[in-house]
Amino acid sequence: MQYKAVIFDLDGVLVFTDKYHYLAWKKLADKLGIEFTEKDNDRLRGVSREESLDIILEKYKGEPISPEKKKEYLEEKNNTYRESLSEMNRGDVSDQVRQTLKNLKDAGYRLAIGSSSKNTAYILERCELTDCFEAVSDGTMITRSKPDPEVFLKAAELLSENPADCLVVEDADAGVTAAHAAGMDVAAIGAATASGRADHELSKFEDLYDILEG
Ligand code: B16
Ligand code: MG
Repeated sequence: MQYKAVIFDLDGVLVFTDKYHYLAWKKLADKLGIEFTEKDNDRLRGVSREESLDIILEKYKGEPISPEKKKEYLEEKNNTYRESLSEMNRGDVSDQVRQTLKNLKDAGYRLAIGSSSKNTAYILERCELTDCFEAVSDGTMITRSKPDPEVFLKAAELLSENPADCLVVEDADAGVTAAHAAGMDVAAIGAATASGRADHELSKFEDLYDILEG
């Protein structure tokens, strides 16, 4: 086996919470009179909540915003986002994703999560995915978010595996950079395939099994 473990990004790979992030940021941006499109939202993939707000505020033309106010906006955005998450359930994970995770586990791969999100545990629980993973490395455990490698190195550490034996699955450019900086190969899906920087490209999630076992 070329790899012993697979570390999955969450948002944009296993579940499509990216659309809920977009709607929650859009609500805040509209309130502040800032233009915010789905293309702008792509820049926020894999990036922490705090850094995402700073990116959105690049287009803000009003009075300077105090750190306290920023904190308030972050809380407001997260509350809107959590309302959407509370509606999620088992059906938000495709059969293809669930079956592929099972096939990989049965084939002997160790599975982990490497997500920038501080809502990871809640999302996994809502979608009944918690038991699929041996280790969860997320936004609550790190001080630097993607493109820094910290979240993936933490996942490897939790599994007690060598970074070189781990494959990362990512939808974000920042995640591809982070995985390479951690000394890991990356399989890109969705937006992350565009740069051509990944070691493997998935046109659909189940291709992952063929890449690993084919
Ligand atoms: P939260 P991932 C990332 O998740 C999202 O892609 C990114 O848009 C978000 O800002 C970040 O989590 C933080 O999320 O506000 O829930 O802590 O792609 O790394 O799974
Ligand atoms: Mg992602």
